[in-house]
Amino acid sequence: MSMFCFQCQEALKNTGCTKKGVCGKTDDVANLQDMLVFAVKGLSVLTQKAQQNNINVDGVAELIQNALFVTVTNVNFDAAAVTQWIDTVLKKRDTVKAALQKASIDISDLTDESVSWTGDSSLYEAKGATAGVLSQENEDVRSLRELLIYGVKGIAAYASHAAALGKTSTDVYDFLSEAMASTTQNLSQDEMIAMVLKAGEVAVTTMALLDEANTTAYGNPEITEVNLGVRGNPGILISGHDLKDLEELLAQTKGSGVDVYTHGEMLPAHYYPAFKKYDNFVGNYGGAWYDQKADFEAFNGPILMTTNCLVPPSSSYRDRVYTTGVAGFTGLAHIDATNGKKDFSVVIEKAKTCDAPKELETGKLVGGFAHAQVLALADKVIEAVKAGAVKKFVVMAGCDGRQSEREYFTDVAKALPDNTIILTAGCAKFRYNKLPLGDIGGIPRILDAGQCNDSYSLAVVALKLKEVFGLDDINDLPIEYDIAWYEQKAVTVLLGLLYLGVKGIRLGPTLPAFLSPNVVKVLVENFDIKPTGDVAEDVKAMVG
Ligand code: FSO
Ligand code: SF4
Repeated sequence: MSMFCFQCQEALKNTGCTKKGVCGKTDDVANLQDMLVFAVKGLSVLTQKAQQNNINVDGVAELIQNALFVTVTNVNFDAAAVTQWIDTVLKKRDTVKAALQKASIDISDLTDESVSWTGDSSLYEAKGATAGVLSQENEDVRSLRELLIYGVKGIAAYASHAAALGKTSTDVYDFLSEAMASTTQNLSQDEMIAMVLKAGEVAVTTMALLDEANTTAYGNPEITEVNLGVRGNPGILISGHDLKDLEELLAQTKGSGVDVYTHGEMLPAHYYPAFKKYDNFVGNYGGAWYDQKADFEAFNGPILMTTNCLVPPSSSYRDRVYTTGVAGFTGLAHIDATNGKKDFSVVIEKAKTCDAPKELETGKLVGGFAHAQVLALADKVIEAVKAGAVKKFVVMAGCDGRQSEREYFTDVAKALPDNTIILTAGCAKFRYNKLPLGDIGGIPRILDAGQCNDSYSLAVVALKLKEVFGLDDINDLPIEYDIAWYEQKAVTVLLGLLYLGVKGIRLGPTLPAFLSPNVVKVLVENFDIKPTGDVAEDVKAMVG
């Protein structure tokens, strides 16, 4: 075995990737990412000690946030970049240690190896291989610690997007180091479960923060028809989740004769009023992230990858792929910010040398049903529920993925009766968002709130409906949850839903490999979580 990773839904045989990731992550990068997480733990332990002693060390929380984001599935495949992140984290760890020592604070109780380990970069990979997931032998402790770490990785990703737009939260930042430090401590099972549930609470706070950041910067998403066809100009395809990158790209391409299209999780950017003023912001191109090989090839022009989900690029288009922010892949051009600004001129000049995109489809998609838009339609929605025209809402948020089993979600969408409405967010929608499911009295049967973080919007809508219908329990609402997961942000969203008290969630296409049988038992007993199963049976159970 040269690596071990089981953090995403595509973990080999739903057990773990041991030679190379199904995602394309090589064993050296996997071990370096484990080393990075190990280094973050050491930094977190010392940061907690510094906080307890009122010693302030600048920039720690941002660093933990971004370092964890680097290790999320399909974000960074570049060994050199991950090595640099480890260097930076270890350096910061030693700065915090020095500050504690200078203040004569006793740190002899901080015995975890992550606090004291030293070695140069030639040793990182080997250390990562022994410090990773399997270093914890008790499978329940390992399961609860990894569940927490994956939830925190997703929180870090969302916090990073909010921070890019100037919104940060001390509560969120403090939790990053608290949670990571806790994974080095000998906690009881109940204490570990409490920490996982706290991650759910912080997940909601972070998604709310990001929602505030996005809507303050770009307005409230509104009902929008998104064009699926192409024009004759050369174009740039932007993917990932970072709206700030999109804003900068649109500003820089304005008037250049180069069009901008979205791919995958960037689709919901079209719903924001602020981006509508750009005439060259043409539409969405292609399908979900895993379709990118075919889509990027056909696009003809450059692709800007701002976050996950990046797939190792084929040689036919790799000279056209650019990464930015925490995303990275060995050999691809990377664009960093200088003085807080990114210069995308190299991407724009590349586009000018390329053919226009090949048309894959035509038509339009309707979306933009984030909380403000849905609440603006609240009267209509409530009337439809009271009149029986809408019997159930089915939340089908989350992620898409490569596995054919995910056709389950398409089949569920097709099998749901005409009096149901699908509430979606995240790239899971690509399994059914082009189906002709019609509307109920003018309300479309698929309401897309936005990116995976906009699952927050679905929670806001649920809480509003609970209030309007005068219910005591969120589970008394006519809402079912049939969630698709892939990477760690979906774990974060799931923990957020559990924190809000949602019970009976169906999760698929498989339950996470990192949940031990005993941890699954805890989740079933407390939250009635169940795996997705047979389409007809699940639909019957959800809508009768
Ligand atoms: Fe999807 Fe990828 Fe948004 Fe994820 S594109 S899978 S949960 O990164 O973040 O929904
Ligand atoms: Fe395997 Fe997923 Fe880990 Fe990639 S992220 S190595 S596919 S478990």
